[in-house]
Amino acid sequence: MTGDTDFDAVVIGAGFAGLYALKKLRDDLSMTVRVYEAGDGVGGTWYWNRYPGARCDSESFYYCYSFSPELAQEWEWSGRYPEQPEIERYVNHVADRFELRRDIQLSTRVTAATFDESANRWEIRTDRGDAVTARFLVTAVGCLSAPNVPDLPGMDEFQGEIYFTATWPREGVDFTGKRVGLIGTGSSGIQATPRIAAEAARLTVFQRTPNFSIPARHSAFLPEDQAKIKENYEDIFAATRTSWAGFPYAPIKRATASVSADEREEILEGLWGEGGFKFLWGGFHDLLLDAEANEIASEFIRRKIRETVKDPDTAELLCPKGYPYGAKRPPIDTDYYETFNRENVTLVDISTAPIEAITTAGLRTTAADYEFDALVFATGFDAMTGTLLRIDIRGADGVRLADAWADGPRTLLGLQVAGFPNMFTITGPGSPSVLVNMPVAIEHHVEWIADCIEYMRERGWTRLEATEEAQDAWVEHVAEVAKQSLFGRANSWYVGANIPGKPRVVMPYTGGQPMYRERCDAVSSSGYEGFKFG
Ligand code: N01
Repeated sequence: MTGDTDFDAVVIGAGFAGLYALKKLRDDLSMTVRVYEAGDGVGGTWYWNRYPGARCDSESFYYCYSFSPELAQEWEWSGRYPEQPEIERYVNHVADRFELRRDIQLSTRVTAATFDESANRWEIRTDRGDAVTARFLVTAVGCLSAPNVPDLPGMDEFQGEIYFTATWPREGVDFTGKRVGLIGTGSSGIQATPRIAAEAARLTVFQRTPNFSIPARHSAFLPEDQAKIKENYEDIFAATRTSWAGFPYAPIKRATASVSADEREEILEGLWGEGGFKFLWGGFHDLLLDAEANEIASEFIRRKIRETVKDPDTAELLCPKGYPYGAKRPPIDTDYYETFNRENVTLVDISTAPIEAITTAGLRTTAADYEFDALVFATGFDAMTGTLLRIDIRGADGVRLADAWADGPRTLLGLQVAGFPNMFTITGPGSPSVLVNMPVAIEHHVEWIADCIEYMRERGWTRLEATEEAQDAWVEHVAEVAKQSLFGRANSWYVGANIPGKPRVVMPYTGGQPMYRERCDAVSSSGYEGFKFG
């Protein structure tokens, strides 16, 4: 690491996005790049979220980089859904293989970034006292990295241990013999529940909203599975780039209503049997467009829950009602519903009796007091905007990003913000981002950004900025497309509903990857219509 203070680009974050941005800009564009990473290791999400049961819920062979055929051939995935340590090893391998570490400063959080109009450069400050400048600021902060810590009275008074799934201790936690209270039943809580239940003396799960979870059906790869994947990587990766959500399978083109009840049942059973996201993205194409079609799939899942969970009251509590399947990001699980058949596991409904306070001995709901040795918060994130807004980002004329986004995020293509020249937001709000298999969305953005920078450099330009008009049109388009789907119909983090006071806006672009990529291509091939250069 050099003591340089002026870079062509500063990248915030060394997860999947930051690592590829560094590689692309440094190695393909010969730029000087500094990456700042808050963690003391690379990996982003896969560095922080090391709670028991944390595993990828997209399959390994397409939840990975595709930019290097050599990397794809040499890395061996152990099975369908790798656990967190395996993915962390993969990202570390990538950092070593492409000699990325020398340009990454770990344990350093970017606290402020201000655009200097006179120089067309960003001034960046960190919590370690760094003050550097860069022509381009590339945010690779992740869509789910600002933990949501509920504002409950008494958090400091609890005498036991408190853990957050989003910042799990590196050394792990031993729950043996302990009474554990777990709050939150999103993907993290649903993955952690079976593992903690298997270890702890007692586990009490506090559920505010039940989720529709699909079995992962994890299995280890045999050598012949690996060989087949490696032979087919080119086709697999090509399919991920053209599909709606970045997965290598296509939805069923027929409308749900046009298929007989018997055939529908057979199809849904088949998808349930295969497990994973295919149920969502490889099922009927109108699942997230038509409420009645959605209800058929939703009821199918409820039936599975009722068949699995032996106690009928618990089963009913676990059955989601009142919102469409997929409108909240659906979890993928291993033995989640089965875990509620264990003697040592209890489900508590906090939708009717909310948590009032954390107490010295545990927690209190409006209905009862509970005692625990450990509390686990699986309460999610201030998604998509939270991490960026926790940095003091000021654009042209000193405008704060927090003010520009006071009524919800505004971007052009989720890549740029009007008034914030030379700043690129990898998988920013207004792009498909979290609705797409993340590495696929990330690679697309990094490559688009690199092309844009190259275009500027060829012309000797030092400043680019989204125009207000183009941004307004994109924000309107994003909102319009969202209205045509069911995504706005749940209180999900997609719309900011999990964070009190956050403006309710469908943040990801819900038009799907092909339509989005077409737009991005049209913009770049038209000489970046909607952007102004200087
Ligand atoms: O967070 P979540 P997560 N009092 O927001 C509840 C990705 N991910 O960390 O639904 C009581 O989904 C909240 O209740 P409600 C994935 O994209 C991927 O689990 O708001 N409860 C909910 O039940 C995922 O979607 C993997 O009513 C409170 C839970 O806490 C995203 O990360 C694994 C509360 C939070 O669920 C986030 O998942 C894990 C409060 N004050 C996560 N505040 C992979 O495997 C919140 N809750 C790739």
